[in-house]
Amino acid sequence: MKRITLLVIVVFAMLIVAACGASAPAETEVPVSQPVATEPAVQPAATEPVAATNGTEVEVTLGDNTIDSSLTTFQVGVPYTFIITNKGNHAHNFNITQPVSVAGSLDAALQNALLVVPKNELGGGAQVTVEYTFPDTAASTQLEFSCLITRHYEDGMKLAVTVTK
Ligand SMILES: [Cu+2]
Repeated sequence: MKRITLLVIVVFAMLIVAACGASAPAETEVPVSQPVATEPAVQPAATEPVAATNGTEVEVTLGDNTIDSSLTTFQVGVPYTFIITNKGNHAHNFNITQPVSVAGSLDAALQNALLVVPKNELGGGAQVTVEYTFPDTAASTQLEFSCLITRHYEDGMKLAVTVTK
């Protein structure tokens, strides 16, 4: 039995070597032509625990033109996972900034924002998950969640939040 098997392999190997002009790893080329169901074993596992929901979950809901949050009081140094859902039909952005009345203008507020999720990521029906931890300086700052698009903000897309140490 062994001899026959060996013989078959040797003959096979010789055929292949002859066929492709004497390249050494002839044996490894044989199984390649018949990949027998090895694929499913490679795929599963390793994808589930990677989800980055380490922080306290905060559900932020955007509408046309509203903003709501499951939490409005936060603590410095604590990681939060913001799950921002746009239930409206229009694109919105989500920002954590000083109020526009304090910053001076929509642009000024945006420039000094602690966190910005641009509107190209928050089209109608979109959901974005962001990890964010408030720095020490946030505790002494007046802050709000907002959409800083003209009219949206004035229509009410702002929500005062409190950050404590
Ligand atoms: Cu908006």
